[in-house]
Amino acid sequence: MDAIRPGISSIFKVVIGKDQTADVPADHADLASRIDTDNDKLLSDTEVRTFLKQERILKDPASGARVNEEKIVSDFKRTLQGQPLPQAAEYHSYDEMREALAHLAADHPDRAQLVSLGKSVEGRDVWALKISGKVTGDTSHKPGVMFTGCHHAREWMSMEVPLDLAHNFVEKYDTDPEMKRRVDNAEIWIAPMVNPDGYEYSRTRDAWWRKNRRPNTDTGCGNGSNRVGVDLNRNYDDGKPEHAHLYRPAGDTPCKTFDDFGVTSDFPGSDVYRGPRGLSEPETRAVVTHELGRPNMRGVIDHHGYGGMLLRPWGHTDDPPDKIADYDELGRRMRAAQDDPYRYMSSGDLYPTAGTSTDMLHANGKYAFTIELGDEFQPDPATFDKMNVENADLAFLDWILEKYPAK
Ligand code: 0X9
Ligand code: ZN
Repeated sequence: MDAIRPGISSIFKVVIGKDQTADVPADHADLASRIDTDNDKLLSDTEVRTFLKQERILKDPASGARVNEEKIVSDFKRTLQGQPLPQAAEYHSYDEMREALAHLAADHPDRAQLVSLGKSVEGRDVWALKISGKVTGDTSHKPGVMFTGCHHAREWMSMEVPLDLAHNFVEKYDTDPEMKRRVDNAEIWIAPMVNPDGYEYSRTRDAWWRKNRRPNTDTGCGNGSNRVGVDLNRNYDDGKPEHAHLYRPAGDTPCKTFDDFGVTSDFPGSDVYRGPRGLSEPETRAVVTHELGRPNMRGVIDHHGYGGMLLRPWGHTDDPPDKIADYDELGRRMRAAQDDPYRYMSSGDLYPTAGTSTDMLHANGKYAFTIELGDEFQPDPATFDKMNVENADLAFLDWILEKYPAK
């Protein structure tokens, strides 16, 4: 066997401008070699873009997604040069997010309560803020609405938007009668970071990480894998036999990838790995237990990035769901509330998936949307228009309040 000569085999360069290249550090050689398809040790623009499309970091604009291709490519090239993304410092860390929620609860104990929904693989709490008038009393007579963020580690803005929404409910209560009405009449739950381990890994180690941080030593297939992570938005299930097809549609063979369903995989190294079994992950179990455990829970919006889309069920089929007229009305109202309206469409029309949160919720009678916000995973928080998304969230809540007035 040839000895590996340090520094020699790992010298890659990336094209960063006209006639300009930059070194790729040796610890990124594995990544660089996956991109360098012509094996010339120079990562051309075409090679980088092709790789980003394969990895679904660059989404396909033909699907209807908004894509800020230039910004995403230039951010990824920073990664290839071993540099952090400059905007990372502008995002809340896990600890800062918890602090922000804790402050809201401490400053307004009459209307906000910090609750842990459960623990992540690495032992972090999945925090939620419960917001309601007289929050410490029994609020189960009010319709429940849940807003989640950051199922996917790299979708940083999907955490900031629900966090900002929490601020707005709690802090505008005294000055904005509309916000007071919403908080008094609804039981609002906001969980900005469903995937805290993945988020911290993405924020500090690999900005493009998507899954949680489960070591896949148990694949449920009699073997182990040294690959890490389960895609939390492929791991949802409710344990009801009549809904088993939502986690694994008919015709998809467990432990085999040859007939994987849509954008969902049984390969532990895949970015869309569904896990060894439905609800194998503590993060999804925590969320489901909460969402399905409260009979008054009427609607849920999951925030994701990116694409500028309001996605309704189903995700596992392009057949329309029951209550399609209600979804169409919700989509119309959510768009009408936005200054820059997103595209309202079916999840399954975008691409089919199994094991998603919104399919599991819809099958259990909850109205469920996925909002794909913005045109990149990690926009600059200073310029991102959070209210454009929050206005859609508020329109959703208002419709739920009309349909299920507090008893
Ligand atoms: O793939 C996902 O989980 C969501 N997109 S993301 O880029 N944020 O990962 C979309 C889920 C919507 N459902 C389907 N397209 N079926
Ligand atoms: Zn996502």
